[in-house]
Amino acid sequence: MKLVILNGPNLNRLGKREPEIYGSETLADVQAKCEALAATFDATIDFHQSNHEGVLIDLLHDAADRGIDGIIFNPGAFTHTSIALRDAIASIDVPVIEVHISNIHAREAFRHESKLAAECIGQICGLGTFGYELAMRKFLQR
Ligand code: CA2
Repeated sequence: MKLVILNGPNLNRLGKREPEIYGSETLADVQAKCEALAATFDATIDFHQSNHEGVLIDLLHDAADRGIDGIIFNPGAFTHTSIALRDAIASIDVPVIEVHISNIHAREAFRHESKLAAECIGQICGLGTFGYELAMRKFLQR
C-alpha cells in the first residue's frame, strides 16, 4: 500500500501561529505520526507540502502515474477557490480523501464551501491532525 499525503499553502506554518484553531503540532510532527502509523502496516507514505497550486496539481498527476493507492489531501485555502485542483482530482483514478484540521463549516462563510469535496471519496474536518490518521486508516483497511 502506497499513500501520498499532500498539504497546501501555509501548512508549513502549522504550530507556529493560531494554536487555538490548528493546535500546537508542527507539520513535521504530523509527518512523523503518519510515518509511524504507516510503519505499523505494510505501507509507505510520501509526505509533501507546497504553497503553489501548480506544484500540487503536478503531485496529484505524479501520484496517479506512479500507481499510488490513495491520496490524503489538505488543500489549505485552495479548498475554497481552486477549480484547477478539482479538475486535477477528477483527472486521476486514485481515490482522494480531503482532510482539514479545523472544522471549516464552523468558521467564516467563505470556508464552508469546498470546490474539491465532490471529487473526493470523503472529507474529514474538525478533528485536528487526527484526521490524517483516520484518512490513512480508511485506505489501509481497504
Ligand atoms: O483546517 C484546515 O486544515 C485548513 O485547510 C487550513 C487552511 C485554511 O485556509 C482552510 O480553510 C482550512 C490554513 C492553512 C494553515 O494556515 C495557518 C495559519 C496560521 C498558522 C498556521 C497555519
